[in-house]
Amino acid sequence: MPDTTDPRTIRLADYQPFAFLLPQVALTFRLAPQATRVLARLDFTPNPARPGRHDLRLHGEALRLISAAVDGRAVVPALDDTGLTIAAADLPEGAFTLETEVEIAPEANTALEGLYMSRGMYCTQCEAEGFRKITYYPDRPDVMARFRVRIEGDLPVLLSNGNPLGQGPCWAEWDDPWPKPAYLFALVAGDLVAHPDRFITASGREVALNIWVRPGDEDRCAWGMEALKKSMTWDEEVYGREYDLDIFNIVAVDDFNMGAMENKGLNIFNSKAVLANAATATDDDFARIEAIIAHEYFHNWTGNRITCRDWFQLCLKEGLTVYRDQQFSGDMRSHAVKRIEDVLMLRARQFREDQGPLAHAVRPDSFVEINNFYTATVYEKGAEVIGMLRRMVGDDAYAQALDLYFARHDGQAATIEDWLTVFEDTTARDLSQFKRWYTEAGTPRLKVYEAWSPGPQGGTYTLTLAQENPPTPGQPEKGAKVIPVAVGLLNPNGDEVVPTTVLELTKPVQSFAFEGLAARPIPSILRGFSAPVVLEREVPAAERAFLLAHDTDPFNRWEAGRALAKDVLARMITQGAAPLPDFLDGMARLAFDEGLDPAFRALALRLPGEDDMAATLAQSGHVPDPARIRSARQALSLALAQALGPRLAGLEAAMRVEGPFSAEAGPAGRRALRLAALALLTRLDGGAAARAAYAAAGNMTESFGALAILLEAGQGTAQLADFEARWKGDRLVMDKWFAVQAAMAAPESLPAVVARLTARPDFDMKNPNRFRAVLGGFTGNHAGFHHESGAGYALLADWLIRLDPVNPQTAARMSTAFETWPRYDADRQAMIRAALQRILAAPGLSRDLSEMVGRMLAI
Ligand code: B3K
Ligand code: ZN
Repeated sequence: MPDTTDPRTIRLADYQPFAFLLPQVALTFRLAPQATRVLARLDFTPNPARPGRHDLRLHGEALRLISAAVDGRAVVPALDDTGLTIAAADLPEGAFTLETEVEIAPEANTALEGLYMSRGMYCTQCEAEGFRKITYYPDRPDVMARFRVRIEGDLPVLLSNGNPLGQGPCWAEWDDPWPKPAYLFALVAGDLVAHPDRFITASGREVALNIWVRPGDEDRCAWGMEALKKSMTWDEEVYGREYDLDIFNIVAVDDFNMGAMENKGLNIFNSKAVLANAATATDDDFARIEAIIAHEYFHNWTGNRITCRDWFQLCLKEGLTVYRDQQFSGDMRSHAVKRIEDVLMLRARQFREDQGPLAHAVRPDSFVEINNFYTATVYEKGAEVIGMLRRMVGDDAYAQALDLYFARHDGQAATIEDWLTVFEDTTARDLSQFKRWYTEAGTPRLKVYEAWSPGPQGGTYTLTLAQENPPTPGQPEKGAKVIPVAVGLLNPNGDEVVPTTVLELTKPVQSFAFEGLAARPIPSILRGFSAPVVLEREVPAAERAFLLAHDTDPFNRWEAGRALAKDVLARMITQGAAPLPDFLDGMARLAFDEGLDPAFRALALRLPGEDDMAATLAQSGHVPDPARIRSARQALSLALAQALGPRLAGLEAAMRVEGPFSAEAGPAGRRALRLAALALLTRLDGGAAARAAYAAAGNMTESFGALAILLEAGQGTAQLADFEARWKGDRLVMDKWFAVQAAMAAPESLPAVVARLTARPDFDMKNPNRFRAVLGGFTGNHAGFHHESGAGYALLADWLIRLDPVNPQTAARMSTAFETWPRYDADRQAMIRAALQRILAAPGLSRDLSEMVGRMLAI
């Protein structure tokens, strides 16, 4: 919850429609690095939703106004730091046309918002409020206009949204027939080459597809193009949604604040999120690229055709589009593995956010800087909420509701109320209680009590579920939520006696009885992670081991192993206990179970991370000690390696993939299991197998995987040098090289490693990928960042203060490394608070970073 006393706070409750409609926009760009001219012609009509006469207020930032005219007559608008105003008295009563000319300097734009330059190429990023840095405009998502764009510039490729109208030497014109908000505007101009293809839609229309890259990157486009075509087919088959323009362009850009952007017909991608081939990208990169391409493509319907009324509704497009990309990845790969990966990420990022000072609702009701709300809560919890809705109404009703949503709201800027009404109209259910998932922050806790009463007709097993909704900043009290809890029951020999059933918890405490059971069952609760809650239930190790061996729900089978690992680790950390044989045996059985998907086995073998353990300990009332967490985790890895022992080398060899590289899920899963085995083996063989794997690696997954394993074991100096020599000219691959060193450095030497990396000539803080590689690797190194000296905290504060004037968005995002401060001991808390205070005192701090730091300090 943002600081509502900040005078810059924007509130949902204050929403009002814009006073004018804007059916048509014409823009002309005269490109020049230091002085681009933007000519805008805006055709306004009064908005019947706002009767009366109104001043015309347009957003505008860092623009130099050259001229303005209303219906051809020069006007002198009132200018201030955030826009311009033309008084109602100076405007005609009905429709009118405003023409403006402004000058901007894309080359000086290091914030990478608005129109900027990335290594000689012009590109834009307008979401959320970047368009106001391009021209004076009602820069809000509920103002939807048709755009016609002319670009003039001495560059071979000139792109904008929509369909091409014409082009000649040094100019091009584009027309987008679909009304859109300004945040979906895009322009690209540069020396680019296309990787072309085509797609025939279900109704037989041909669409030209292109991935535009810098010369030299042509051999990294094929995977992204395949992912695009798969996404287009999937959206037709699963959601009945066809593409709606003659052309779909994707452009790869090196300097970009996030993954990618869904601009209408012209998606702009961070090159890291689209470029891949076997030599340069890992399997994880391939999977991520497939998912991001799908995500941005799916936005064409969920985001572009139906957009958000205001930025508070961001989850309307983001939660739904994440949900859709997760479904897609599950269909392309494995639903079980995808669900586990999604939950790992949800817990690592969203639970962490929801349980700290930055907790906010999926639909927040106030903000200072909207860019600070592109969060795991809005995206990932937003997707979980849709998954719950679907679980509750069933697949058929979900499909009908989505059809109704598209039919009813196409071409509109909609709200969460509109979204829920569609489900209410489809199912006749009242979703007012369910809506709390959108309006209340925090992760519910679920306690489970069991009772068993034997009887002549079979026994009755009763599950009592109790929910607690902990307070979050600004929301001390909360009502009970609707929580769908998927449960299955197993009998003691491992057979399923009650298949998965969804219990709907709506009260603070509720009981559910299962009758006619021959024996007391073993429950498998929250199957498939049916709701984003923390399950609080003391489970004996033997029961967890039983579920690890027998649960028919793959997610809960993995979860049993995970919970067991956390129990074991927690006892090792807090009591100095030894690793449990039950855990080691269970893991050994799973690792070598050839009936199981290798990708699933690889995930099961991965021990909980250090930050995850810190969160787990804090939840159970312990103060986490980063150094102890680290050494316990190392000790458990070693014990696991010893338990798997002599069979590890065989597993490592059996999982090698021969033949031509394929990034599909099958071979990728084998490589993942091979690397998991290699990591354990490295604890036993002094690194011999990992060195051999590095030397023989035939792709980036293997070479980078082996390198990371060696570095984690405190070795790998020669391989690091070899890797650098081979890839020093390649920015994306070198990002991995930077990141892995910061991530794997020994805690005491981490500040020195970061100092060495950031002093290199190829470290450029203006490039977000490089900055995040080093600083993200560093803050992800739990024991290093939280070293008792406090050096990690001071170092991050230094870098955020330095980055903020250059790129406030990325600085604000990286500041979330501090959000877990309340978990730690008093000394660490004081050191982190001092670092945050120091940031807050920096002169000229951005709105972005000051809001984040203010919220972290507010509790
Ligand atoms: N909609 C963009 C994110 C924009 C972030 C602005 N700070 C990418 C996406 O979610 O698909
Ligand atoms: Zn998105």
